[in-house]
Amino acid sequence: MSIYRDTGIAPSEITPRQNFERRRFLRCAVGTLAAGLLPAPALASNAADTVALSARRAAHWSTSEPLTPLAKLLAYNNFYEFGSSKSDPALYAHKLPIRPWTVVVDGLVARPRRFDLDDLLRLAPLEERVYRLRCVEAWSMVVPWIGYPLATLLRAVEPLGSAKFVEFQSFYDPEVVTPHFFGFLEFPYVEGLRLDEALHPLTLFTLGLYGETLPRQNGAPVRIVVPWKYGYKSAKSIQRIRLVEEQPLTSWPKAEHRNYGFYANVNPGLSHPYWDQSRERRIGDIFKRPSQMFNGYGDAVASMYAGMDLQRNF
Ligand SMILES: Nc1nc2c(c(=O)[nH]1)N[C@H]1C(S)=C(S)[C@@H](COP(=O)(O)O)O[C@H]1N2
Ligand SMILES: [Mo]
Repeated sequence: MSIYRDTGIAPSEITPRQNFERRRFLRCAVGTLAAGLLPAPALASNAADTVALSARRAAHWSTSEPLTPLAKLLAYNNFYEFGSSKSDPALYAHKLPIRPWTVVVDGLVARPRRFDLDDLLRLAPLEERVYRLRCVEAWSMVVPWIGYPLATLLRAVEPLGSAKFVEFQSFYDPEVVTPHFFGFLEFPYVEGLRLDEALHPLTLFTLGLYGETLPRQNGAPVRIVVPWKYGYKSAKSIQRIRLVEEQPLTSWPKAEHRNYGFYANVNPGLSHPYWDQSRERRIGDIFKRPSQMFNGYGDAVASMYAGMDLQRNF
């Protein structure tokens, strides 16, 4: 049974149920073999909750590097609302109520609007984009995300001239996000981008990965992915997007402003007290590889930071 059953996703976007079930069976079988014939708990949050989404690959915006296997993306996550160890989100994100879901887009805009999931799925053609994403904790992955530019959503509400930043607020319900998991981060999780960063064509409003709607542990039903920045900028399970004049006080700098900046552009030249930023390990690899400035997206994004001191604005 699909929780997306009556969302009105166009039939052309849905793989026939049989094919989908077969793929799921194969994937589970492969996952089980890979785990040494033990059931893979990582699949629990995802089970029977996703629906196939078809999307044309946007070759221009995609890397051809090998993909991180889906089983790994489901089992190794940062989603602090559901725990602080990498295996917690797969075990606990099933508590996230993803239907019905609305995203309010308001603030300094001419046409504030509340979108439901159907509106969001229909707003623009879905694209598949294979992006590298690098976590500040020195691991990285390569994921076939599905979505469309965030710019499309923002233009639909007509930002006013006074809007300079975009603030993202993630899902928050104190009954679900339990104090046990709070640690030093405050919830709701808040992220933000400068308006030009939010409008950059690489910034993806993301509804799926690997040909399906987003698994809960990866931020269902909607998140953003900002591939030239450390993973914490890519907020999950977004419920509100607000256009504002002042730079928002976002969750990580609020918790530890010395170690986590607002910009969070991947920068191998800067040191971090906990993790070496000069190298990273692709999930599943044994050896580390050198990290790249702007995570390798410098040609597309460096001009947005021309003249800025990136040592100070980290
Ligand atoms: N709401 C919310 N979004 C979040 C986080 C979080 O804890 N809460 N963690 C961030 C961090 S630190 C990373 S590295 C990525 C991880 O995304 P993934 O689990 O899909 O790989 O999600 C980001 N988005
Ligand atoms: Mo991260």
